[in-house]
Amino acid sequence: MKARIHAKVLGAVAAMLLAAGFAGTATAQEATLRLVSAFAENGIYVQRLQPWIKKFNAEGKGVLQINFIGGPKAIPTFEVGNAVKTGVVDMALSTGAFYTNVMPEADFLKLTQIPVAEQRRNGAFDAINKVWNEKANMQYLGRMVENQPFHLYTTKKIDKPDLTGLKIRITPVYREFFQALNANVVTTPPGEVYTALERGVVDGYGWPIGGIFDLNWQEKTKYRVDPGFYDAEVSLIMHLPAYRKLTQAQRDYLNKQLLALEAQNTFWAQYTADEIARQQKAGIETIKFDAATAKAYRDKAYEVGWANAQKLSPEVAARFKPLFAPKQ
Ligand code: 173
Repeated sequence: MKARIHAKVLGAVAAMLLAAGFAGTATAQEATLRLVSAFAENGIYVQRLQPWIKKFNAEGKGVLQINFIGGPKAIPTFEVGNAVKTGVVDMALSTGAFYTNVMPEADFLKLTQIPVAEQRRNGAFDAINKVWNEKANMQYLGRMVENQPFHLYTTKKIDKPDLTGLKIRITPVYREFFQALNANVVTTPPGEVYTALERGVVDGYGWPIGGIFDLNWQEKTKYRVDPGFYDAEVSLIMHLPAYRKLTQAQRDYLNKQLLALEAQNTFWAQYTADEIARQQKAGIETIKFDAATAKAYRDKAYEVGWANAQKLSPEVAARFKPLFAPKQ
């Protein structure tokens, strides 16, 4: 009798241990996410991502790790979106303009006029994720660049917002706007801008206010046209099935680190000021329009940007537009 009870208890304990063991592996098992960047490794975005990854891995031992594979040499800039969509990699640092080959809506994020923290509060972030989930097999994780308006940089002087006769390097970000200003446009990844300028293939290019020194474009740049327009969106995206496979603890950890990354976006305001000073010091002249022309130029960028969004994806554009604008 005593022996039988003993055996029963032992059996129960063994079963409990076994169950705990399984649960233990499920929660304690560390997963590693492979991450690539569509932007150059020596550029400001990856420079800022690296310490974040380091901290992520230090604090995420036993939970979640990130393995940084590399930049455009690992996967070409315009292929990164498809790599995330199909699961060739788990995660990427990219901008939507680089994966319009996955879905045209990717490029709409340049049109946000509110901080990402506000996008998380007002439903924009969820609306973005619905589209990213359904159309791109991606989870939109977080935005690490804000307050970086795009500018036109040229090698030739212009005195009004008319780019007739100029050939300008673009990505989808700038296409409709620069075409509306009569430019001839040529699409290249950032990695080909220097050579295009050097060979005189282009007379200028679009880029945010910061970062032109990263690939030495200041050597070939004479003018920056003000004002800026839109807001450079650089974000982390993830293969949706990989995201869904994470345990709750892993997801919570990832989210905590993403919010910490976004909290550092205050950096960009100072960076803008520093980069403007640095451009001036490098001899890059600013082309400024009178107040009315400057306003019309910037307004036109948004007008053309939203008109194109409505043309490409009317239903999504209509959903995004009120969520991307500041509260009236
Ligand atoms: O000009 C570009 O390559 C581009 O589209 C972009 C987008 C976000 C940040 C920097 C550049």
